[in-house]
Order: sequence, then structure tokens, then C-alpha cells
Amino acid sequence: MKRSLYIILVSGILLFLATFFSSCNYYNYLKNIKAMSEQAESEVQTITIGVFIPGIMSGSPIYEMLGRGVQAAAEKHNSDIGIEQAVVTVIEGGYNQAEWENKLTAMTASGSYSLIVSSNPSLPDIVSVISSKFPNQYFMLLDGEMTGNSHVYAFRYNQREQAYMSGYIAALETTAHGGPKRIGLVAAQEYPVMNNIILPGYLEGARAVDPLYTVDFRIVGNWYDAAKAAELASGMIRNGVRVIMCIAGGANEGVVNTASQQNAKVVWFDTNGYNIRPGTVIGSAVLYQDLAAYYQILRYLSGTLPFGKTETMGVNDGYVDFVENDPYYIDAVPEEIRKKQAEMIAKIRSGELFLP
Ligand code: RBF
Repeated sequence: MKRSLYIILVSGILLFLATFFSSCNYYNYLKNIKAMSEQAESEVQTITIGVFIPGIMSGSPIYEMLGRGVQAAAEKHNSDIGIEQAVVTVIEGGYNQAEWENKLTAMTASGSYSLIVSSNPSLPDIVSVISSKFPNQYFMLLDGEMTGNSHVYAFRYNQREQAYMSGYIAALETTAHGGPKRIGLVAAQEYPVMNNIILPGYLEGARAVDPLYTVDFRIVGNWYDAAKAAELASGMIRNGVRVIMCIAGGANEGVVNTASQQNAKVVWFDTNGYNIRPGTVIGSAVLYQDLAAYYQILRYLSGTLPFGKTETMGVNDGYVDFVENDPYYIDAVPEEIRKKQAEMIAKIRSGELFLP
């Protein structure tokens, strides 16, 4: 009897101790889990993406698209993983191009950005200098070309296609109206892509309508002076030009105003510009830079961006287009012209017209 009482007592104590320790352990276990998950959360590294605008965003659609695309990708990534991991900061470099290298160097030297994103064909030269001083910094350059640097990814558009489609509509409209076989191009400045791809592509498109076409090519000297651009457009119109393409950022406004006052027409470049001046803007050859920025940033965030490469995308990749379904285009441009323009675009899509 005494012995069984002893056994019960000892088992009770053992049971108590076992329960006590296991509950302590369980408590500790719970505590550990909580601490670990808190730590994991704080250890999810923030990815800071710096967007460097070489110029001013407002008035330059190509830069507005860049900002929108990067922001949308960061939001998509954060909502997918449920944490505010990707953060975007935009810095404007301003119109003084001589300051861009210093500004971008300071941005890089701050060490604050996992990735620096920018856009325009002059950035590769600047970035190659900065990259040699800060070899760990990663860059994404849109609307530019740079191959062979393991920390730089570049994405460019087939602007021969884009300019060809612009020149084609400009010549169709000019021919239909009669008058000299001359189309206009007001550009902010000369640079290799402008002189070697956009201007020749624009002329090539016009000459596909009629080989006698020439281009009246005039330079504003900056990306903001609308009064100067208006003056250049007036000079062209006096010279018998009926259709002017403008690639001058904020200065484009001067071309549109002059054209609409003097019954001339405008071809818009980079974004859909029909609603800027309905009836005056008769063509929009666009780039989907917002989509390019969006998809390339998502690739970066998933670790699959092919640094070291330049990728070039055109009409058949969905990154270059001519907007044909806008009601203002349909209202402003006679059906026979739209039909010819559509036939040319169909040839690019089918590969019959190849403009590499
Ligand atoms: N495009 C703009 O819309 N706004 C600008 O301020 C602007 N600045 C540029 C500066 C340089 C040095 C270069 C080479 C290009 C610039 N571009 C600008 C042009 C842009 O990259 C692109 O070529 C045109 O928008 C035609 O697609």
C-alpha cells in the first residue's frame, strides 16, 4: 500500500515536471517563432530604385512614361509579396546637360540605390564613366544602347520603324494637299540617334510615298523654348511645308500652336498626341516606354534582368506603334490616307517591310 502510494506520488511529480517543462519549452518555442518572424521581416531588404531624369519630367512624355512604369512595377511587386520592399525615388537632372554627370555621380556615390534607372541616348557615355568609379552600382538605361558591362542593362526601341511611319503619314498628307514635296522636322538638338536613325527613317518613310521628298530639318537648341520652336515652324510653313514632326520636349507646344494658327499639320512622336490639338495632330508614332520600364523593373525585382545586354524592341515586339484607332485621327485624316497608312503598317507587321 505504502509502495503504491509512493509510485503514485512520484508519477504525479514526474507528470507535473514534464508538463511544466514542456509548457515552458512550448512557450519558448512560441517566443522564438515570433522573434524569428519579426527578424525575418526586418531582414527583407528594402530595394531602393532611383530614377534619374535627364531633363525635366513635365512636358517630356518619354520621361513621364518612365516614371509611371517604374512606380507601377514597384507597386505590383510590393502587393505580390505583401511587404513594401521596393521604394522609388525620382531625381530630375534639369536642362543643363553639363551637370548630369556630376548629379548622377552624386546619386551613385550616396550608395542609397540598389538600381539607378535612366533614359536617353546620351546616358550610356555618362554611365560608363561613373560605372568605372563605382563598379558595384547597377544601372538600367532605357532608350539607350550599352552592351558588355556586367552592371548595366540597356533597352532601345526600333526608331527607324517609328520615324518611317511618321514620314509616311506626313508625305501622304502633303501629297494629298498638293504643294512642294517637303516635310518638316523640328528637333531640340542634334545627337547620333536623331541624325543617324530618326531623321533618315523619317525621310525614308516619306520617300516610300514619293522619292522626291526632302526634309526641312531645324534645331531649337534646347528642350524647352516653345517661342523658338514656333519661329522655326513658321519659317518652315513659309517654305511650303504642310506637315511638321516635332521632337523637342516642352518646346513642341510652339510647333503645335503655330501649325494650328497657320493651317499646317503636326506629327507627334513618342506618345499619342491627337488630343493635344484635335484636327492639327494627324499622326502619333509611339513608344511604349511605360511598359518597357514596368516589365524590365519586374524582371530586375525577380532577379532575371540580363545585365550586360542591350535589348532592341520594335513594332512586332509591341513596343513601337502608330496609333490608328483614335477618334481624333479618324476625324482629322481622310479615309484614303488612313487606308494607305494601315497597309504600310500591315507590311511591317507581316515582315514584308523589314526595317531593322
Ligand atoms: N526627350 C524629351 O522628350 N525631353 C528631353 O528633355 C530630352 N532630352 C534629351 C537630351 C539628350 C542629350 C538626348 C540625346 C535626348 C533627349 N531627349 C529628350 C530625346 C529622347 O531621348 C528621344 O530621343 C526622343 O524623345 C525621341 O524618341
